[in-house]
Amino acid sequence: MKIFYSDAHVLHHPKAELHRGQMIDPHEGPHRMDLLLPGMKRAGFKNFLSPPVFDETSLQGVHTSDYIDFIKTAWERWDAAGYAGDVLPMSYPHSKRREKPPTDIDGAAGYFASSSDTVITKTSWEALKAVAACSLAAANAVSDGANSAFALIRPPGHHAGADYMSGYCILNNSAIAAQALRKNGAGRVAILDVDFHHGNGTQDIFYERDDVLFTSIHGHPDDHFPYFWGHKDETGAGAGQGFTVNYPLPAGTAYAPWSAALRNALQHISRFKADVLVVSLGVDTFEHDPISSFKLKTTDYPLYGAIIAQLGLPTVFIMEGGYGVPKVGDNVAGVLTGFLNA
Ligand code: SP5
Ligand code: ZN
Repeated sequence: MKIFYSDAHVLHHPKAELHRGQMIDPHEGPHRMDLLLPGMKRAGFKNFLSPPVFDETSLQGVHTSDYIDFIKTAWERWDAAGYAGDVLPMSYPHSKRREKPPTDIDGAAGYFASSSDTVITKTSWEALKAVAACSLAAANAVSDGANSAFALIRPPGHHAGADYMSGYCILNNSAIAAQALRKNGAGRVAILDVDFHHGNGTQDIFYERDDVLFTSIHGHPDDHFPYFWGHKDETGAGAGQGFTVNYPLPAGTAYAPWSAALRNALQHISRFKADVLVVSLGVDTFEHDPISSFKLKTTDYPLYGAIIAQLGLPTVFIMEGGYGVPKVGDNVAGVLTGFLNA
């Protein structure tokens, strides 16, 4: 399996996160790679390939140009306005979002965001380009005939929509990979999002499309972030009606009911006759994840990697969430090993 990785992820280094009423050290930061890399190495993975320079045209069809311009310039505008720290908006548009963002950077930042756990730092754009380049390289490797590839990256991407950042995510890496696969010639791309949280950004980006099937297994929005997406009745719109499938599950869900949802999602993917699969690989389903509430055990990850392999599809794995504990790396490696050994 080709694995793409770039050290430049360290250039996105949030200082704090608003969590349960307090500013705390962020759950998502460069330290997560110190959880991921050792686990990958323990499992015997060792060739981590650097991606080619990022091709920005791969953002077309995924993010709007206004949003990209905002990300590129946000920190300088924030700094020029005399604000401190990272770009962290104070005010959000709710139902009053207009066609253009406010001119003030604080207003613009809220316009392009949907939650306060996500910030832009001075060097975030440099990191985001390298991270998206890993996703793109993984997709291109599979288009070129590899059976599977993995983007070993952070920050994650699946909460970022076409024109908003959210949930530690700024560029949507899984959507970038799916769009690249389409552009490279795949007729139908399926996305399987196994991160604990609903992949609202990916869902939104493809909501009205019938060429990309989005499936997600996640903590119920009644009690889990992103709160306003991920219900069963969100099934797509327009041409995309029926091409979004959600499995919201209750807190405390263990492997048996979780894997039943997985098998159901895989049936949808088979019936869709996908040419290729993108897995949004979050391992915050782990029993000891600090911000989640599912009960998967380390021994469950290879099991579901093997089940995914039964689809027999070329597969691009994109790293998403998974926090706090060293087992994060073993769990990711477990999914990949289970897939490869199936
Ligand atoms: C990619 C990814 O996993 N993003 C997750 C973003 C979550 N940010 C908000 C975290 C809120 C945690 N709340 C914990 C209490 C649950 N009842
Ligand atoms: Zn997550």
